Amino acid sequence: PLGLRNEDIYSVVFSEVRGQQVIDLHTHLLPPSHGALCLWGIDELLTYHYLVAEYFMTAPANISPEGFYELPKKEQANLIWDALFIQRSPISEATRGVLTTLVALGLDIHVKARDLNGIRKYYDKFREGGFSGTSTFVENVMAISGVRYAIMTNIPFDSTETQHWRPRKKDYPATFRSALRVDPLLAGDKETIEKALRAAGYGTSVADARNYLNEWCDIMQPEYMMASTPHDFMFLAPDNGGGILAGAKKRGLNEDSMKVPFAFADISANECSGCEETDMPTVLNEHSDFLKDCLIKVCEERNLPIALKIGAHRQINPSLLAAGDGMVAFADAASLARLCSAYPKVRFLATFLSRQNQHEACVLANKFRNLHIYGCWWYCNNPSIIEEITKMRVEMLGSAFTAQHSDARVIDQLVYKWAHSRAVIAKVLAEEYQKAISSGWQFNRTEIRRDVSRLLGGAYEEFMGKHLI
Ligand code: REL
Ligand code: ZN
Repeated sequence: PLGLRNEDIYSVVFSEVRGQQVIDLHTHLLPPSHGALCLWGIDELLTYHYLVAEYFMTAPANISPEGFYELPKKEQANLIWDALFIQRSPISEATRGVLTTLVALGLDIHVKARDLNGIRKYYDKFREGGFSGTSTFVENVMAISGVRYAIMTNIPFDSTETQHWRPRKKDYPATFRSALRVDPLLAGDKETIEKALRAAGYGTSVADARNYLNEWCDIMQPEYMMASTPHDFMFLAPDNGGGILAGAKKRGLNEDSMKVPFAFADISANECSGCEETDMPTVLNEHSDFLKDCLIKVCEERNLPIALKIGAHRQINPSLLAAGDGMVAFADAASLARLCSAYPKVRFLATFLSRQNQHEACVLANKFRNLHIYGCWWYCNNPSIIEEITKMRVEMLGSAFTAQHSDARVIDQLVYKWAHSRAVIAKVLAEEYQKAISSGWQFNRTEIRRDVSRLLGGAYEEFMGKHLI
């Protein structure tokens, strides 16, 4: 028969998903040439901010976050290993991820023996090799996790990073690609923007900001521009002032002044009980220039997409540093709709942090050809939630989305983030194929391979190749 039998679907889909190389479309990984900014190894794995947050839920009262962060990395890692792997069982997603990674690297004997020193010795061998040891390790991980290329997050506003681009761009392997991060432009963070402009010898006008951005595009050659928007980010259509309402609850707003073509989400749902921000947002026209006359202009001229990560509330518990970021905000998805319709020639990639925004995100992707939905971000990157989101996306979007990105900060994490996601994506896909078979369709392996390839990077590349006139 032309098609696969219903009972063969599972094994075929699982083997196709396992064998398919992925494009990791958002990570925080940096290449070996970025020296200490290229994070890898057991101590980095154990001190991942997800694990630091998990550790502090039950850490002894005499260990303060400040005291913890003052310790050398190795000692921080020892504390976390003891608390989350020895005193408790590693059954959370972040702890289980460490196990999956170590076992895939061939360290199963040490994992079974709970032998942290044995694990460290394995890594020491690569460390002793210096730059080439690191490069070999990175290549191994890319191969084991089946990553064709990983897109970095490159921040021109951060001087620890810019030294690796200027005066001379450091070489990096083709398995890394660049994305230019521009959070301050969408947050109306004038202070940071002006500081960066002055430091680079520019003036502080919007035209200067545009030149600055163009210069960084020339240097980094990014795949796209990107930003994680403030938790209360709102955007008004240009004929209604075109303002960004980022961070604006502090500043007060009269709702009548915001006549917009799409309804507002109930922003009171976003209010943080610990914050004093109770008023409605303000239109920040002055700051919106950085969006409209700087970011959007550059993206239009260079045909560069903008990737948005929407809904993270930063610094909920500032003492935990990055581990204190990320309360999940139910975001104003209508702002994304307004961006897509105000700038139809600009392509937007988007992912939402809140589980509550996922359904709206699918509907929007179905309405705007300049929108591409990708990945299950951070608190949504757990098997149960990946399963529900992926199923909904397949039902609503077919194969026109990107199923996952890793958001890895430590090279080794590529191994578990992709292994865990592949297992869930395969299960969802197999079930959906079986439903289509029951409805009378027949599939062959080549077609399944084509679909899997779209979900794991092909749909992204198709979207990137799209020219909207
Ligand atoms: O890119 C972002 O804004 C976020 O992904 C990060 O801020 C976050 O810390 C990340 O590690 C979550 O996975
Ligand atoms: Zn990220």
